[in-house]
Amino acid sequence: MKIAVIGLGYIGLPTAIMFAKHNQKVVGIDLKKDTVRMLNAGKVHIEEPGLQTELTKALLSGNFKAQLNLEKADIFIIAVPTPNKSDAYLSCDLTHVKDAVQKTIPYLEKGNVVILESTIAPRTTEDVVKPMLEEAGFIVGKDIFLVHCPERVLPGKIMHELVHNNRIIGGLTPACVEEGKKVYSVFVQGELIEATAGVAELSKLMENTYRDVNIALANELAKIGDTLGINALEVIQMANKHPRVHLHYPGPGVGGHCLAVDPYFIVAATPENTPLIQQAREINNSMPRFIVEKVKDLMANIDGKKVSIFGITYKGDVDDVRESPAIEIIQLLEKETDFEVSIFDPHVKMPWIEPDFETAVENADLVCVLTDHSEFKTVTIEDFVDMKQQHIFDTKNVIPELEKVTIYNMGNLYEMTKDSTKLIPMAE
Ligand code: SAJ
Repeated sequence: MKIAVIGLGYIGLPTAIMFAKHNQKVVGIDLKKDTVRMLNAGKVHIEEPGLQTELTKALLSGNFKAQLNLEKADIFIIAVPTPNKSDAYLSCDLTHVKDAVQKTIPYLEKGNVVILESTIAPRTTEDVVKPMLEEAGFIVGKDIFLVHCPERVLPGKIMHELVHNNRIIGGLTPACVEEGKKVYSVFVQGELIEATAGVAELSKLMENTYRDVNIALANELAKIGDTLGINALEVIQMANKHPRVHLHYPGPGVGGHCLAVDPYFIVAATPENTPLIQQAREINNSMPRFIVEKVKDLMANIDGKKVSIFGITYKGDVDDVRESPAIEIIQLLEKETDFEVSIFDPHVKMPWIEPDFETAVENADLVCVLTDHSEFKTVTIEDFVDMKQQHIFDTKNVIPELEKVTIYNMGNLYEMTKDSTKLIPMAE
């Protein structure tokens, strides 16, 4: 099988390399010259465990090459970004998908399979892509097999999950499903779940929406605990001992290119039916502001001047800052306060990021942890001796207990505000 993968990003590249690893001839297409050059020179442009090793092997085997332009293939896999538009409901921007389909059409021959891996708004495969292929003279389900196979891998574990997760194969016709299954059976060891394209599209979106709504509930609980003076993290631990309860965890907000994006695709498709999803988005979007207010409260109490931010990626052990709540928190702190703000993230290299732990914490009154990187889980008291005052606000609950360091987290937020009169005992 010859496979063309269009879009060599967080999903397209690992997918392309995985097919190459399993003895398929793969050509990876990307618009960015630098990306193509780097990949052909044997260097991955994203951080993902195991990917570098497999790229090297794929190049050596001759099964993979990257290039700017498409060529003929048996299978075309589209894995391009689908950002939000900036309209009222932040609907799904299909520009890149349509562009990729348009560029594919001149290379299509009867019997080819076109797979959309990009996350798309419900009904896109049937209402947008199918008509494009039909207009080019193909009968979908007979000449060309069109499938939506959403990716469901977790950044940081992509190489493992690509192989072991179940995979939804959403075809426009039963023949499309069959062809889709043949493609993924090359390496997928999980179940290949047969579905219609519409079910595949909406189930992918609902998986991330489910998580977003549950995180919103956890964030709401953190705010409830703050006002009532009850430890929300202990509540979660307790409640999760119930066999049918699985509360998620509060944090500085929800980032990444999935949970903070996908729910809007459903909202935009049917705003009147989605008050809960919309509210969840609002709650999660309110968290950076909430964290900044807490930092201001604490800094006022301790007469602090310098805050050190730990972690700016949207989650732990990745280098991805897309939609990261940390970015908004830093911007708010810089705009609204006079604090000196230093920033440290062992996974991100930027000129404004401190080179090491020691420089970042030097003279700081508060360390504010916004990402659960593994490096933060093993810190010791020695790491914080150069702080002016030893206070840590750990929004991800990763820092171990440290002698002589005061740690605040999403459980004991009420301790950050000195004004304890805020906690009014309930009347009888
Ligand atoms: N977060 C919390 N509290 C939690 C869990 C997560 O605040 O209890 C935050 C994280 O810090 C992060 C955000 O949510 O900012 C999203 O992180 P995540 O690990 O939940 O999700 P992603 O975006 O890295 O990956 C998700 C996954 N979806 C699900 O688990 C349902 C992944 O399987 C998908 O492939 C991916 O979205 C995607 O591409 O859709």
